[in-house]
Amino acid sequence: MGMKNKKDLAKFRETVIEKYPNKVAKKRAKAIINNDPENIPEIQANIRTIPGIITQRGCTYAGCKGVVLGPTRDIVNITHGPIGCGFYSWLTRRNQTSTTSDADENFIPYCFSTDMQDSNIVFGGEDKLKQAVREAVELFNPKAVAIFSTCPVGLIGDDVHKVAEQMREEFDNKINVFGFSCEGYRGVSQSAGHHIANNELYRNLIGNDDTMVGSAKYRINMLGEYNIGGDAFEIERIFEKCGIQLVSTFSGNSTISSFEQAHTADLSLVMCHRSINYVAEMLETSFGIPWIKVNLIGADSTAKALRKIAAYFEDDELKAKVEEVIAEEMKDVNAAREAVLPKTTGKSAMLFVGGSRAHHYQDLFEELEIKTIAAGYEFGHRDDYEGRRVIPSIKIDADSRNIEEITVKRDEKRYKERMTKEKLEELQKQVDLEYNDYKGLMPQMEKGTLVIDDLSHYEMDKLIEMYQPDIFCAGVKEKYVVQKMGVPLKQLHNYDSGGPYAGFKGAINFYNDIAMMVSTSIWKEVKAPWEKEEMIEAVYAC
Ligand code: CFM
Repeated sequence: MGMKNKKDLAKFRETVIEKYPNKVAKKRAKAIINNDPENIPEIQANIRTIPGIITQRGCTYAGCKGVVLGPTRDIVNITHGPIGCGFYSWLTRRNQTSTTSDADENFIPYCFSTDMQDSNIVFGGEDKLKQAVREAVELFNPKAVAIFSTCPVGLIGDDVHKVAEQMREEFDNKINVFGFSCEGYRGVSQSAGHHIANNELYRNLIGNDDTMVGSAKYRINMLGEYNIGGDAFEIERIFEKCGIQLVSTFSGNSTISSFEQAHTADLSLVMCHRSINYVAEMLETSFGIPWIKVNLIGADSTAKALRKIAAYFEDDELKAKVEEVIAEEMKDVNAAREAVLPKTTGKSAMLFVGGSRAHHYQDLFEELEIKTIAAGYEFGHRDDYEGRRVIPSIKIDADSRNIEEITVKRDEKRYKERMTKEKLEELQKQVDLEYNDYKGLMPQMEKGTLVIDDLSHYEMDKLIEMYQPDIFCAGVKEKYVVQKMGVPLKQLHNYDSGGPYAGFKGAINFYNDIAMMVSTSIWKEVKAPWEKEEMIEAVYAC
């Protein structure tokens, strides 16, 4: 197999850049980095993809509607746009949900869209949108309706916020209707959609309901967890076992009331920082609820996260309970790990996905003694790569709109009395420092490994051709191409049909799935017809 030393990896950049036209080469050179964890290099990230390059990225609408709001079961999410946008974002992410009784609403299996036609583009689509909201309310009587804008909506100037306001009035404010200006083209990727979603969650839902549900002593929010393949179910199981109450999850297996009560928690955990850090900051700024960074992908990382929570609450009872749970869970985890290590040790992986998993999943691969030799995000920002706590991130992002107006809307009500700001800051600093956990993708990766932002299809081909990794992790757009090149591909967006991979039981699932994949040679055996038979090739005259 190809890649065995770091010198080899250093060749990648020049090999690829050399093939690009000058202007493109200059830009891509800044996004292909030979890593050095001791002296973190600067990487170009969160900029526009060069036209003509095949990117892995998605759009702003996808980040808003699909990612952040999608996993909540009792909001009717209406896509205002041509039917394709609604259809192709329908159930593809494998975000799961559970209802406790038949009376619980679950709209996730439905696809709501205004199905805009040519005439709506010419004469405006607001009336059709109002009609769609009325129809949804009549048929489903939901607590809330959310409207998502697709590209044409912004281009023709439909005002979804005005429509939302009018509809709220029409329903005597009994149904919360709100809109998102998340047109696909608004940002350079999904990332802008996350931000827009965060802002509107804050503006329309968080803090609406002061009810303190449950009586547990330790009350937390889990931010940036979307219940892909059932991850949230495993996380909920672990917290419950430890006696920690989840007030809200943004937004895996969530409900609208859990969002509205998020401000009644004492601590927020941030898993996918990229997609939800804005909510974390706003909860901290307005309600004094501090956030700490955790990773529940990987058994050791899960244990570490539990210890961080216990440290934050400064409670011996919780500390003891957490240790007990970790010891119990790790028995099975270690047995499963020992069993697969002979198959996995020494293998190599490449991870190109999203804005946090290319980093988080390295913990699981480390547990399998598989080395990540190249990795990168589709839409991460520099802080996700370089690893530092950005305070406050809401001021840094230019995509944000009306942030001032939002952050001053609520006050510190409950938390002012309970804890002083100084005490909160002190606690938070201690926990984050002690566990030194706010590290990005680059500090985690070894010297000389490759870090590439917004990997192009051409670059992916070259990576595989030059270094033949034992496993490649990306999404469905890459899957079949990579397999045809002889390398197994694990989808890290939707887990193919697998999962959960979070927490302790999830780690065991992952160990087994990956061990199976890296020990099969099936993809190397498969040959395309033109590789095994003589073919007649046409030559065209120019
Ligand atoms: Fe966060 Fe995600 Fe990700 Fe993401 Fe995504 Fe996703 Fe992802 Mo696909 S919120 S950044 S926009 S962890 S859908 S659940 S897998 S690209 S790495």
